[in-house]
Amino acid sequence: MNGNGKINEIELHDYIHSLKEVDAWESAMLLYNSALKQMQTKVEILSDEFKHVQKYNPIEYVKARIKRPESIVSKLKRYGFSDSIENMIRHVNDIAGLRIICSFTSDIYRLSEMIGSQDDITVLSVKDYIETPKASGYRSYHMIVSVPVFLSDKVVDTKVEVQIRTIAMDFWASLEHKIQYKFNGKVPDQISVDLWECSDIVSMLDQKMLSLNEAVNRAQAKLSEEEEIKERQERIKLKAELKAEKEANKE
Ligand code: 0O2
Repeated sequence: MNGNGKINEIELHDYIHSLKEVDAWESAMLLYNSALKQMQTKVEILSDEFKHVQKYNPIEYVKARIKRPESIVSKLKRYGFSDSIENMIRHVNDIAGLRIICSFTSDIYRLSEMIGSQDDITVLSVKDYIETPKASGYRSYHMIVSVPVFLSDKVVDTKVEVQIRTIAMDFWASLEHKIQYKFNGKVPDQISVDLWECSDIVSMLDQKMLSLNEAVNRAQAKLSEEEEIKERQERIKLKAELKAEKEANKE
């Protein structure tokens, strides 16, 4: 706390800088874990609300992970930085990662807006690999956000990477990831070409499923409108019959 009794709001690298090296790793991991839990809870709340209020849940499932130390080190190496904790905090944005799998592409944009518009979340960057897929054919929507983690005497803004994609995009990405691993990153040309084709098929499938879902919604709306008209007509008919019966009884 500062002299005014107000809690300091600081960024993770400033906080870690003030710690001894031995404490720094564990403190950083505690913060990333806390930030990840918060984001997970936020998405769970959105999912529960969707189920409860809208009777439709765009979130199929959510996966959360903390990046393994060896992956952090290899990313730093790839970026040309030495493997210090400071470099990790500054340059590796996906140490805490949340992956949200949605039903349809339109759900991805709706969800990203809902997440981005929450008051305590700051969107630091967005990469729309749906609009512009990666050279590999990878499609997904990425957001780097920061959330405040409340410690006993300070608030530390901590980064989380949120990946949002459809089931089909996730299927492609997990297969491609396995292929990359099998060939140690040197995938034969023909397999890369085939993966590109599959990525296009995934995009077409997502578009087709979205149109199908829209057609189902329209048909359902039409059906319930027709049922409502039919019910109204039956009520009018019954009322008229009752009136006629009443008048006949009078005579
Ligand atoms: P892991 O094991 O998932 O943690 P840069 O590429 O330098 O712009 P960065 O951080 O790689 O920066 O960001 P980007 O492009 O947003 O990618 C981050 C993550 O997205 C990756 O994390 C993967 O999870 C996923 N990703 C990106 N490109 C591909 C791809 O071509 N195929 C698959 N299957 N996944 C991809 P990591 O650290 O690579 O791996």
